[in-house]
Amino acid sequence: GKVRAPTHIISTISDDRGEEPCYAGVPMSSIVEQGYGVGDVISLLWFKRSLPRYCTHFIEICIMLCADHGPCVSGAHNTIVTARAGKDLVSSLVSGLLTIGPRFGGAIDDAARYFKDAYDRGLTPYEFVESMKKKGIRVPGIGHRIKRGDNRDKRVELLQQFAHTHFPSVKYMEYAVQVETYTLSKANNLVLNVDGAIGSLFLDLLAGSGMFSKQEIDEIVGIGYLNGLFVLARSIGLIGHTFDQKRLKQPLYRHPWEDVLYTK
Ligand code: Q5B
Repeated sequence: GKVRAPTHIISTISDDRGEEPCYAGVPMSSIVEQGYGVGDVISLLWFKRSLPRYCTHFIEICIMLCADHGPCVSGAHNTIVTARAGKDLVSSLVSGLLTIGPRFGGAIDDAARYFKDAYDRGLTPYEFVESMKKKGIRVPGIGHRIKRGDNRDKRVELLQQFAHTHFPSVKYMEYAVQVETYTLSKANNLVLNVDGAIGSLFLDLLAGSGMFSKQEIDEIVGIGYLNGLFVLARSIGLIGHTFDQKRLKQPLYRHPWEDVLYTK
């Protein structure tokens, strides 16, 4: 019989060899005719399956809520400075994206990992937070530069409201809220932030939708899919900031001397 030559690449998410491209086996015409949205496309290309509408709607809400958070955050600042240095769209975009990490926007995966581990092991919020403190690790998904106990992040509230209405279970999110209650008793800036809300709620989506096995959930959390939501979302805003600076014909940025402490 036929012997297949060994290939250098294995790919399982998309295929453009037929009459029309397919995402996880679903042809482009079905995607358009059935009115799929970007949440469905993410489900097919990231999770390799169609997810129920409430899940794809949740993904779309995450993307919309994280698309931008003003010009002062790390990512937008870098993008603005780069665009003003005369660089092109891709350079300006990636310069902003490169700031996404454990402090800014890229704490979703770690929030999911730590909240899952603590909840599954039955740790009380006190035991969890204090064990993190002993290890010298900040609780991912907790804390914000401008949000406070008396000035909550509206995005977190909106995500929680959606999940309360549509998710079969919100046990991880409720645990994250208990952690927040404890951290807020320590300092007023230690709120559940947007990374923590998405991390804990995505655990609820994965565990409650019935669409993923325990092994698949562990793999998703282990590989770290969820920061992809922030990266994808914030790209929309960073592209907008690039166009904004170009449209405004902003000159090269130079930071003022007065705002630097020169010291030995
Ligand atoms: N402390 C976010 O810190 C921030 C603690 C903590 C225990 C914590 C910090 C943090 C974990 C990472 C995380 C996502 C760096 C944030 C985002 C997207 C964004 C951004 C935007 C957007 C803020 C003061 C005291 C110190 C610290 C203690 C702080 N956080 N202890 N666990 N998690 N969080 N990131 O204000 O005793 O004085 O030494 O790393 O989840 O990025 O809008 O801006 O959409 O763009 O700089 O929303 O919380 O506070 O460093 O002065 O700390 O609190 O140990 O204690 P700050 P610091 P002490 S959402």
